[in-house]
Amino acid sequence: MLPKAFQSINRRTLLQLGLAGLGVSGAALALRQFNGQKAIQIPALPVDAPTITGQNPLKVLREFDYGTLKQEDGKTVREFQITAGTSIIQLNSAVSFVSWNFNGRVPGPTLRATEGDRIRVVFFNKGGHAHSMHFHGMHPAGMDGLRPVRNGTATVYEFDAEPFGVHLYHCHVAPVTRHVGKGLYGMFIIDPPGGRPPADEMVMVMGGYDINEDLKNEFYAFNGLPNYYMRHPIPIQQDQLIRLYLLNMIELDPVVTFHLHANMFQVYRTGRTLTPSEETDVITMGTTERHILEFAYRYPGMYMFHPHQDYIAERGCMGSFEVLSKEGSQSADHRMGDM
Ligand SMILES: [Cu+2]
Repeated sequence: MLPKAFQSINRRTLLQLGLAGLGVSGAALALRQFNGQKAIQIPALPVDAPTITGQNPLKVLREFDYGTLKQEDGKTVREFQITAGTSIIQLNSAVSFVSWNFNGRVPGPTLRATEGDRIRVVFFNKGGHAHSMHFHGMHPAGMDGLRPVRNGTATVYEFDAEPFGVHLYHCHVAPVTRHVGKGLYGMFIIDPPGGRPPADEMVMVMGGYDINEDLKNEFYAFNGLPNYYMRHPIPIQQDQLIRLYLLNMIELDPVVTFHLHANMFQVYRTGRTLTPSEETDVITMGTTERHILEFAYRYPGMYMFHPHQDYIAERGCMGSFEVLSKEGSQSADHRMGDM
């Protein structure tokens, strides 16, 4: 049986509720995404998870920016507004870091489109230095984002979203190591035309911080804040498919791995396939490599994830999933045929 609040609402409202799930008290679950019969259950986020310098990594995890949708000459256009700026990130209780970032967050917003959409990115630079936006994926040379955009000016990048997969964007102004290391990067997902099967979808971007400019990273993080998901584990449902969009943006370390405890995952390399290319529990990723990983947890409990370069994990790139038992959750097997 659905909680009463969910009984007579349409899918759009449901999507919004899912995103607004933070504020739902009493309902154990916020519901999002369904294919007519099977609902994906997004556990409500713990209300005590702190926001640090405006970011709540538990929200960032499942936040997608689909842009503003427009129809122009029979084509779907997605327009995104991105502003480069600076803000301070508290890396731990003693260390703060002046980040350079897109839309006030590290990583920048997860931009999302469907293959074939027209992408239009209106880019404002208020960052105090020249910056740019260079996208991975296929596009004409003029849209490659190498030209520095001076502070206080704007530009527009426009190209078709192709090919489907997991991509990224980052500032390409020299020295790129510094501009990326300061936080100017984000994920860019292009969905295949038919989409992917329903899952609890989330984004993780691994980043490093060189706080004393010695060309070594002193801190690392998933989604911007060191150790956040260790202190505030990510709640997920037992036996439910998790689709993790994973990107390595760590500069200065040539390679990291991603390891998931007590499980195996299916790998869709660069998100370029609809069927997995391998199954493993540790995958090696150079800088800007990204994949889709899919898995489900059979047993409730707490499970870590981290690079198996353990010094990187121990400096903040570490987190946990809290797998909630099916029995403990309400409406686990309900069907949503009336919606
Ligand atoms: Cu830059």
